[in-house]
Amino acid sequence: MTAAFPLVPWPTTVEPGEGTLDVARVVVVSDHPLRWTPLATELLAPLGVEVTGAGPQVLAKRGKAPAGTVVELVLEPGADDESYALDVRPDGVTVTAPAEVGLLHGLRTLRQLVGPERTAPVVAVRDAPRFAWRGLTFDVARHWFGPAVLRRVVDLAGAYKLRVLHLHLTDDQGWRIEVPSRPALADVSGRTQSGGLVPDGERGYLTLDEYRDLQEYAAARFVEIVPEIDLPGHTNAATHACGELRPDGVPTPAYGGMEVGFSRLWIDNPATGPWVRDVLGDVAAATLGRYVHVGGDECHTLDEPEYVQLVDLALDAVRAAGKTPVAWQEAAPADVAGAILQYWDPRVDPAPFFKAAAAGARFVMSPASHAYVDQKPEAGHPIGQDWIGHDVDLHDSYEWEPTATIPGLPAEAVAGVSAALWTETIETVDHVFSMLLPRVPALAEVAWTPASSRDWQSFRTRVVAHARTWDAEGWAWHRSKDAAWAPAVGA
Ligand code: TNX
Repeated sequence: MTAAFPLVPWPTTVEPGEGTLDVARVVVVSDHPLRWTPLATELLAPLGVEVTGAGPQVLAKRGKAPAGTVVELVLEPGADDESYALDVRPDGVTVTAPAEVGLLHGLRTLRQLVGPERTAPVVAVRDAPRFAWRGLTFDVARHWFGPAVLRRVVDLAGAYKLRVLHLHLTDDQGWRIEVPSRPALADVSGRTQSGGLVPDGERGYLTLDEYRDLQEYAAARFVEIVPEIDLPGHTNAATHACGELRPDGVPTPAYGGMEVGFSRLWIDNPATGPWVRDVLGDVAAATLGRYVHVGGDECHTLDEPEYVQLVDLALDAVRAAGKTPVAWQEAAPADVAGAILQYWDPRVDPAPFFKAAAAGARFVMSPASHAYVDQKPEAGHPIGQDWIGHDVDLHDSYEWEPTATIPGLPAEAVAGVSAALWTETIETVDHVFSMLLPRVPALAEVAWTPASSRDWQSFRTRVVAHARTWDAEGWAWHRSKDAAWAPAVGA
């Protein structure tokens, strides 16, 4: 059954019916004006489906003979905006949901049912997600990837019903967002990246206009951008551009290497407080979403009291700017009430996490051994890192339980899951996609589907059918040894 229904993430219920529906030409209709219906074309056209009626103001054309199979979108009250019902009948399709995001999820599911003959099996799908925070962390600081690539990454995230694209915008190697109060950050450190300089002809950072456009592109697909300004470590790009952050006032040299943990801010430097508040204030003001991530990871040259003071400064600056702070797990000893902590490194004492949860922090799980898709998918893979000590293959990305990741943490303290792609060794758009695929679909299922409905053998069979869409989208992917892919054309 799973081969006929190659759905990822796997829905709550899938009730097969009899027969198939021709979807070579579809007409999208709705009683409500829906902003995103042009996406129906974007989603289905790569699969050869011709879509009509999907203007910005789709309305039911009752009485008129529709020029194709009718896909009706129906808004109907319900508890979870992300829930949806998808009914593929012999005579048409109905998607029902309480909100536009649920309707889009239903359409994304329909897309996964479209076979090579442009038919869809008759089926009734009922579905809703397990976790609200289903994310992808993408490092554009080590290697710069501009708006065009970022939009394609949004498309991939959306295709697997992820809701968060967390952009790691600053690190030792580069600074990727315009900051009006400190223009030198982007002007100077936008130029640099791992191994040297960004390519000629590229600016190396998002202007605020580009940042707004990207967020709007993402929001139209119900993906929220979470910007990260990594403090108080991973700050060499900041101290390279803004020498006043250093005790001696001298800018640090550009850094293109791989080592982490050496760079830092100083709490007793009078320039630090205003800089942190201005920079985070500017980024928060430019952010349409609810969150600003302040980093906090790997500050190996700071003692704990000073580290906590610096992180509190950053957390308070985000709150003062009206956003909810997010930080890496190391920030747990700071004042993280109401914040989101992103867990990544299992090699530590978990006691601060229990205190943080008791104080009202919630966790997004990105355990490196499962969710770090910068790790090599197999030994000897030409790109990627291997510091976690084993390859992170498709099975590793699939087979783990977010609520058991920090043993003893209350399940309510788990907000969700984020895959993470770090880009020290990732230089091209094909590198990006071949590390994301097929592992991000596995992680998306971990985030969406309850553990009781997840099944590795089923997943590894279902995911194979997706390669056709990845090829149609021009997304590079890795032929993981864990699934039985169709032979490569020409191979
Ligand atoms: C650890 S994850 C880091 C990153 C690196 C990554 C490489 C985290 C919070 N810090 O700075 O890019 O490992 O895998």
